[in-house]
Amino acid sequence: MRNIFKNNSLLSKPNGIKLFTFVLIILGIAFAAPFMLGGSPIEFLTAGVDGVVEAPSEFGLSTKGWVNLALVFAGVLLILILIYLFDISKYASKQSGSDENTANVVNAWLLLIFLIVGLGLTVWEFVVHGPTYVAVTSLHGVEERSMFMITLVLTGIVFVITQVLLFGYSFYYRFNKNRKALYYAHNNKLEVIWTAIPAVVLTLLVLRGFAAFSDFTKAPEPGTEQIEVFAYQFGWSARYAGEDKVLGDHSFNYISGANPLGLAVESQVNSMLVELDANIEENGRALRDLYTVTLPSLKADLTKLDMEVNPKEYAMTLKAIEAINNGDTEDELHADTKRKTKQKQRIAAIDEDYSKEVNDDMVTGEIHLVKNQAVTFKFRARDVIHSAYMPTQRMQMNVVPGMPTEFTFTPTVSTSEWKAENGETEEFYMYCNKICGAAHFNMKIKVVVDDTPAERDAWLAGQAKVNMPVVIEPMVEATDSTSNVVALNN
Ligand SMILES: [Cu+2]
Repeated sequence: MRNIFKNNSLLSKPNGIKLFTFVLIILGIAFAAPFMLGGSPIEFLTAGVDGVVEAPSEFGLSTKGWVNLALVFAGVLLILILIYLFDISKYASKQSGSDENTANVVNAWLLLIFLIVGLGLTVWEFVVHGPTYVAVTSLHGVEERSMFMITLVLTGIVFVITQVLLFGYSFYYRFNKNRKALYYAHNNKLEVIWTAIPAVVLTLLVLRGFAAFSDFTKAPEPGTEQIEVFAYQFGWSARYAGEDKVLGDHSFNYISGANPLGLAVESQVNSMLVELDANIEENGRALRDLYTVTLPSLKADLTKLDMEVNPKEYAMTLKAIEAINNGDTEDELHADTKRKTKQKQRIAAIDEDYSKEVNDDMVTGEIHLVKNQAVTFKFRARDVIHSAYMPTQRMQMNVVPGMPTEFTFTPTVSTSEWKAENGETEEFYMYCNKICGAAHFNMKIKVVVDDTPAERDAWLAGQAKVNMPVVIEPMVEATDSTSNVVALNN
């Protein structure tokens, strides 16, 4: 460290001190500002998100103090790096290569600092989030955790060794005028060792993983309970079969505001067909009157409107007139009629028997499971790709529009046991684990694992059947940025 201060006159030069003071002031303002505005830096950064929907408690920053400290530390580090870079560039321009040693020494120390800080943060991450990962609350989860831990330990050892060698050597062998480099180009024995060992280890890991995956996803035992899990932007609903133990038919063609899951309920589908006919007829009428009635009446409205008094209404009327004049409105009406006619044809093509199976199904806003009882989730999505994720149950499956998926597992820890161990506020949830749009982060459904079948049946008895009115959140109007989001793995 002494070397830096000997060669780098940052702290002794008047200019250096001026710069240092200036940077300190900027740093002070940057960190004081959020506090002065009524929050810590981390609250300030997440304020926009918090404003929309309150983040679930399990995402709460209980380690806020540490996060702030880490942010301050990272900020100071960044500023120091900038100071050094500034000073180095000054040297380079002034002395043009005569003292290139300074840059080497500074870089060597920065690399060492990076190694120590990086490994420190890695350890911190394990200490803070490690315990939440260790918990397993399903049968197959034990095997999954075992595989994960073995992979983690093996790759962890390799990670520490390679990082220490990489950054440690960079520091230890920093430029030294009196040292001569050894020319060492190739060693076959080393090449074979560091190719063969990873190849064998990875093969063993992959083979075990493949066997485990085949076991996790094998066909369920006959008679395993099936629960439909339906994903939409931005929420979930579940459907339970009634006394007949059969989930009734569905089709995306039946989806409407009153029938969000598109269930094969005859009355719903019929009223939808009536509505489609009414819409098509309405479009025909609008097309017929577009240039003879609608356009002249809009133009008459415009002359009566005062741009100063009603600027919004004036602009809207003007826009509507333009849309008719340039043919947009006509095109839209034709396209809508075509879409609705197609939907009618698709519905007619379905050989729907409207068996009464669907009538005793129950659509619920919570999922109740029974401890030690296998269950198959049948997944469906309405809009974009979602992913159903239950962390401690080690359950995750993509939920894809038009492509049914499923996952069978057995929960082994009930909610009451989980609460007794982790606190009364702890719950199980199924989260969405694919970035599916603006409110993706809050897309979850509570999962209750009951201790006995009787408890679950008591809850189920209180749920409404589908042929009764069901209250479901209205479809969220997707904005341009979210409607076409391609779901990302995360
Ligand atoms: Cu989602």
